[in-house]
Amino acid sequence: MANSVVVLTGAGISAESGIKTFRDHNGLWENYRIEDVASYDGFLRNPGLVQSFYNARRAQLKEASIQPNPAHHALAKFEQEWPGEFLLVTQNVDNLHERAGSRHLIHMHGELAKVRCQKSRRVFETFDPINPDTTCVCCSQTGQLRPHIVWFGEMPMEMEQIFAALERCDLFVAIGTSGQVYPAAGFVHHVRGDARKVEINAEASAVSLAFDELRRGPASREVPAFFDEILRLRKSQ
Ligand code: BV8
Repeated sequence: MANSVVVLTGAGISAESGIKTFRDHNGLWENYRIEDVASYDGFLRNPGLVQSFYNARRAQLKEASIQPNPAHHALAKFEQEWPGEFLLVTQNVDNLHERAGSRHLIHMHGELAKVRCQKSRRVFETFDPINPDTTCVCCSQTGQLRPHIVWFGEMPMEMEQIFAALERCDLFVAIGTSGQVYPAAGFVHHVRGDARKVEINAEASAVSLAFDELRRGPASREVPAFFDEILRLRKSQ
């Protein structure tokens, strides 16, 4: 029976909350070239464009219509009721997991509601827009603040802690991710051979073949069903 559980989520878990995914039809990237908005070079080339891309997404988090969905709530409930180890790693930069109550959570690609001073590397929480002429509170300079986001070519966060948890876990579940972005897409290969690997997704991903079980359907239905099943099994033991 599983004791240590690691869950990886991607944009698909937030889709039913109204947040665009990256690669589905009318996804986020459709109007932009990835390298123009999700890379440090793109930021240096056109900081205003990149800031406005993230300002628009940060502002969306404040809309009343954007709420955690049953999949986010199911993961928070599972974390509270599971007697073993649990770690939630998300590629998402929205705040829906924490708003649903998840605590043991790593945002490996950063967070929309945080900005970072490039001079001091200090991180600040904000839902306000930042622009090239926004003055930084820590160094009182303009042009120093950037989104606290991991762009392509940058090292994702907390990788040591993530790999240690992957190597220890008995159950690895990937939810709502197309398996196209590394190192996240490769996590399934860091899980022990005898661990249970489950993919919950609306459709096949680029790494589905690496999983033992595929649960197809909307996260808001499949995630509560799966984790309630795991908790029921555990209680019946
Ligand atoms: C790194 C920023 C190394 C935040 C993101 C060449 C040069 C440089 C690097 C590379 C290279 N070639 C490859 C790489 C590695 C690169 C990479 O993987 N590129 C890909 C494109 C090939 N990776 C990196 O650069 C990473 N860093 O490798 O560093 C390094 C080593 C040493 C020193 C320094 C560096 C950094 C990657 C992070 C990039 N930042 N985002 C932001 O703007 O949001 S990635 C971006 O894509 C998001 O974070 C997003 O989470 C992520 C993955 O997308 P998904 O979450 O999977 O979303 P997607 O839309 O693709 O899929 C959604 C899925 O959900 C679909 O399958 C859909 O069917 C499903 N779905 C939809 N609705 C539902 C649903 N499922 C269930 N229910 C529903 N309702």
